[in-house]
Amino acid sequence: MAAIAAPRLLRAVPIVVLCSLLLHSTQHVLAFKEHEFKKCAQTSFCSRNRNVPQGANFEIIPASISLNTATLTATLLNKPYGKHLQLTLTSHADGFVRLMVDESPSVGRYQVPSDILISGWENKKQGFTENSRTASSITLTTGETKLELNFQPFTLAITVKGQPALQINSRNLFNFEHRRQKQDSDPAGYWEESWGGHTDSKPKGPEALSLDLVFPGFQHVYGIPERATSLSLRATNGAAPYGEPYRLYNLDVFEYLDDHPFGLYGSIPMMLAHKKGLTLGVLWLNSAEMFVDVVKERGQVGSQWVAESGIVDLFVFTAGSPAGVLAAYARLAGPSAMPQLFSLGYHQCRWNYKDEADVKAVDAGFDTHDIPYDVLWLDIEHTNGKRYLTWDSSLFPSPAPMQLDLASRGRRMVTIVDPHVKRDPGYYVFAEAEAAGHYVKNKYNTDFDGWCWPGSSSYLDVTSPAVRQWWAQQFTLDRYSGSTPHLYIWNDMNEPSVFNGPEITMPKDNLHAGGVEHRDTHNLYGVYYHMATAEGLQLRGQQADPQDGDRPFVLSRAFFTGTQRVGPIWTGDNAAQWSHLRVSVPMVLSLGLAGLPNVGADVGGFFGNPDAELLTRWYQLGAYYPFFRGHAHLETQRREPWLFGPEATARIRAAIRTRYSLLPYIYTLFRAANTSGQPILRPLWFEFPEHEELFAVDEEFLAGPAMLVKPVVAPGVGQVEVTLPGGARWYDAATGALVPPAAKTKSHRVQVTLDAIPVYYRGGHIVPRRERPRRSTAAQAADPLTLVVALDEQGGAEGELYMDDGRSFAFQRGGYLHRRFVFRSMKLVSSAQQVPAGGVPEGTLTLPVSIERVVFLGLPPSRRGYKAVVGGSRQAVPLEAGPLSLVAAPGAEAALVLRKPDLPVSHDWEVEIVAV
Ligand code: NBV
Repeated sequence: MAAIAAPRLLRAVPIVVLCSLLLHSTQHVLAFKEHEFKKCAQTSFCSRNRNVPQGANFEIIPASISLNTATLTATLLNKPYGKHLQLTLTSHADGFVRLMVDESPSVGRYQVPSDILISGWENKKQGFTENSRTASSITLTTGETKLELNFQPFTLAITVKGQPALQINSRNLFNFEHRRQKQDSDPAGYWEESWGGHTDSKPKGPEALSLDLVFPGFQHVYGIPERATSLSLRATNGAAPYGEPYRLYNLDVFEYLDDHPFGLYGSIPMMLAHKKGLTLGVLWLNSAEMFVDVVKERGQVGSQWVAESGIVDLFVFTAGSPAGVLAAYARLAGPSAMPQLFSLGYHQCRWNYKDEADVKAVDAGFDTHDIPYDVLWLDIEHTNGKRYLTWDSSLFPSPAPMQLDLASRGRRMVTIVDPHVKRDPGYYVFAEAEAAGHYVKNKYNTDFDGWCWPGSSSYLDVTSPAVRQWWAQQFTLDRYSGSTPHLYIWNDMNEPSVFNGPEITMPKDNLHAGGVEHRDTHNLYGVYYHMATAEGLQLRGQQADPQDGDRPFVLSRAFFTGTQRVGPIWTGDNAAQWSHLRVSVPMVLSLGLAGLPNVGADVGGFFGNPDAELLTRWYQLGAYYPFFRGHAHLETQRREPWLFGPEATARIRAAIRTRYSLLPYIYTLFRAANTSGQPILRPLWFEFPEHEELFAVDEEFLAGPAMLVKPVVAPGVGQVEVTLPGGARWYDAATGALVPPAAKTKSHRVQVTLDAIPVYYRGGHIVPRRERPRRSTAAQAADPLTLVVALDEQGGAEGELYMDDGRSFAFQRGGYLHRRFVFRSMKLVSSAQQVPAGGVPEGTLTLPVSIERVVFLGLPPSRRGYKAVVGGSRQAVPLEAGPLSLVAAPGAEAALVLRKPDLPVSHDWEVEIVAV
């Protein structure tokens, strides 16, 4: 059976043949074209360095060492070449140390620009104490971190809180290829490299780097997204395809597989290592192509990182705990942007909603079927010939009224804007950018011309701040014709995807501002394009409301460190297959561990056609993705939630309503991501870091600290095995029933129907919800809340609620409220959440929202029941049995409910629970 046509096929195959190919594409077979992408052995820099011990050649010159408070500098000698490198080790108060190795600055090797990180962190240093110095080593401490730098050969061993944490170059795999003059004896691949009909001119010659990082005593490492593979990274010296290192090179990978080390659309060179008692993070800030080998031997993990160019700029996060490592990462790279509330609702997308009538019908379909949603998306066919920021006027003659109509029901629209610009002098975007010299250049220093959807295309050089500023201006209401304040943006293809380029991307010898080669900066293209677009929406918002503005919403496909500050990403072109549903979980979790929490996968699967069961299961899982969007390929059958019969519609409706009911909790989690970098979805070990048996679990996860979700990832399943971490209490979120507590982690066989997936509340936590079914987040704005109080073994629970206007930047000036709820000694108390050091204190925002129900799970049995005494009032209200939730199907209810206490969210209050 034919696979859906690849982009290149689209150009080469006559239309009639193409149509018949597409007609037969319903039984979709994935065709990842592995041969179109390079492997390590086909890549000169990787094969030169992979597993080639060279590190013994590198020695510290003892007399060169200089220690100045928080900075140690030394000269590193590459003996066979007699070349000197500068090594700098710094210690930072924010929970990390930094190791840099570079040639003399006059060589001008590429360094990732400082705006990929946030500003100010460099000034917060924490001094080193010198513990000892001999002819062969120096030992330093900073806080609870100890560093031992050995001179011959160069190695660095780091200990955190008394535990061995990291060894650099203990396997002698370190290497640094200094810049050199071309020599006749240079092997092939040094100064030119050909592959797949493309020749890379490599004007700077070989300049690769290899880092050797061993995590002593650790058996699990995580992160380095993006790829479709397990959460705990497998060794790469195994059987195919895991005989290949993990690759970090942003690429448009057509029809990617669900279990493969191959790198996809985005890269974050951040790895977490975790063992009992210690979590460590490492970030190699380098935007060139990178390969990472993971080797598991002698009961520990070793890794080798090889980058094509740039410098060694390694950050080691030493806070010790998973939450501490991500908080420190956020203090360096910035926390996750606070999203608009609407963007946490459900998004309906398809390539393509055909015309205005189609938009109207789909929008009405949601209301007819009583399914909430917030955003309707338009893919590339809405444009005039793939000229982004324009409309196909025959299909979309009145784009602004169309958006206003959606907005009248509280909904938004998103249009796609890709980075390739059609080379058409009559297209204003192209003409202006060309005249201003805003495009990426080819190796001959003329505008690069690549092939993409519109045909011949130019690519904005978004590595230049001036170009980004120009691009941002294109999104103001007067520039983007047919746009309204209710329109937001989707950036696709920003790896960048170039259909006729090497590996479907840009040639590495292309040139950016300042003569920087694309090779050095490739993995930054996506984040800079995303950033510039988001700045555009921010500018538009400031024009409308100079004081508070409008938070941008821009979805991106490509990403790097820093993307978390800009907006969400999604996992690209997955497929309507159970295995893709399954792998979306470790993919989303890995991204969260790499500091990028706002992510989701296409619900339903992009390629192919899901049946009702797969689609239903995907909505049930997707309701917990931080970013929740249904999307489908152009040639798939229509799959709006009501097209699969009344039973499937009811189940999908229930799943989406579950999402909306959890938005107060999810929004509060986003605030934790925004202040301290915490992930929204978390692997079980993140919350139970001492439970070794959980370190490799990646089919289930925690949504925040308080809810455990077990997706159903296979068809026809009547029961599933749910792993519940030991030592905690778990309550079935559908019935409120307490799972018999166990001191040790246990696998429970749980019956499932098609109606829902197993979800549990964790004892000790309070979850705020909004239960009234509505058509969108806007319609929920004044709705009262329910608090679910799930008790731990000691009969206590705690939780938070963060609220603000859901849209503007007023929260940065204190326009928010953040409550802390504590239930202890049978008293539920609401007080203001403490503001973290350096945070903006809560202002006086009062919201006319109250708490209409408090649901208690796990109150000890009381023969005559309980009553509640609210605040100063003397009146006692009896607690009633259930229902636990107003949206879920009623079942055997094990909850005791305080109805209508009418507690204002903006104020302090207390409620006492008394046995009758
Ligand atoms: O713009 C069309 C698609 C889009 O629907 C999808 O979500 C992107 O990941 N786009 C890729 C280009 C074509 C894919 C075959």
